[in-house]
Amino acid sequence: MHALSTPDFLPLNGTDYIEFYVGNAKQAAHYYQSAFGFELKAYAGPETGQRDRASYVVQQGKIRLVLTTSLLPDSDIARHVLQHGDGVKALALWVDDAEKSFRETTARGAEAAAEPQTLRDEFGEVTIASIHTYGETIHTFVERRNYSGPFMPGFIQKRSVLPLAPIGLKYVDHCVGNVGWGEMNKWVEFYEKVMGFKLLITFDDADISTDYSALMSKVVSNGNGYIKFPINEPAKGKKKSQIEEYLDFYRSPGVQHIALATDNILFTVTELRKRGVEFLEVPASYYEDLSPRVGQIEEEMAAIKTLNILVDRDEEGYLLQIFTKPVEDRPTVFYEIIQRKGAKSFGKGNFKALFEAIEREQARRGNL
Ligand code: TYF
Ligand code: FE
Repeated sequence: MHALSTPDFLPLNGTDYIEFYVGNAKQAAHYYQSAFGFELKAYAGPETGQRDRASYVVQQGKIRLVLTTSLLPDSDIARHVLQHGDGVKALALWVDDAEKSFRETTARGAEAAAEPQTLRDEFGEVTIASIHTYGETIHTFVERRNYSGPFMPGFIQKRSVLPLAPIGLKYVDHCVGNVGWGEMNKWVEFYEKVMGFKLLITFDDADISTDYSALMSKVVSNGNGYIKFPINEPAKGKKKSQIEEYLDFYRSPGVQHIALATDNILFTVTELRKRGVEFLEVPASYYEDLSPRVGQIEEEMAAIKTLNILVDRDEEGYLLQIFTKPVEDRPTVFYEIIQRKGAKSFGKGNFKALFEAIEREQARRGNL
């Protein structure tokens, strides 16, 4: 950035947490511990004076998930789960000044979801404020003034009873939103104007050939690049768009996938497979065409192939990635596991193989 560029009105330190509204938070917390290697950290519920909900906080590296369920039949949480199934409610962003983040974004047109509020306990203070984004999803700004508690005021420490077994997951690389027909540019503009993000990459039908999944995608990023949000919209193609299938089942725009970075994808995926996590499979032919396309890589090609990991190269390096099947019964939210070896892109060279794999799953569900 050159000296004359305007200062960032919304400096972001990273992803603070991702909150899911789920049907059964106790069981979801068990799944993220036993299958994904997260560590249970904190809890809030009736035992802590919170009568209407229960929340479990699990963490691995810098990745923090909050799993929240309703204890009542008619709450916002219960209605969210009824409508969408288990899904992402909040993409929370770590800031130095939550009040200012709220003021700057609402002044630029963001719709307020929760006014700034400072929470206090014996461990310190946390200020939070929220704005709406696509669908029923919100962004919560989280300001931690050297807060030393397990998560946030209101939460108590709760430890894993399962044996601890982190599997190399380190940080949230990007979070992808699916929006409605023709709404991608509206949401890209929202992130540009309201949050000061920049358009990083555009994928159009030239990249995502109509023979495969019909969708368009643009990636926006904040100033320091710590936050990257690809936004997908469905497009008309020969087959039903995977984005349309998501919108039908989630019943609104929402978070489609969360990409978690690892520093050893061979280890991470081996462990995830052992624990029963299901991945999309590409055909053996994918690996026949791979070496000419990506050149030399440090990993054993045999191991890459056995684990069904995808590889792509850009001008700056290469990346390894793999996609889980949806992690709930509706074909909605899934995970990407990604290891970057210099590459800053999103695996465009894998789109054809990936989208064909997604379409095979759509067909098995009878939704193509
Ligand atoms: O985040 C991305 O852009 C890549 C590719 O439905 C991708 O992970 C894009 C759309 C999609 C699945 C993966
Ligand atoms: Fe991705």
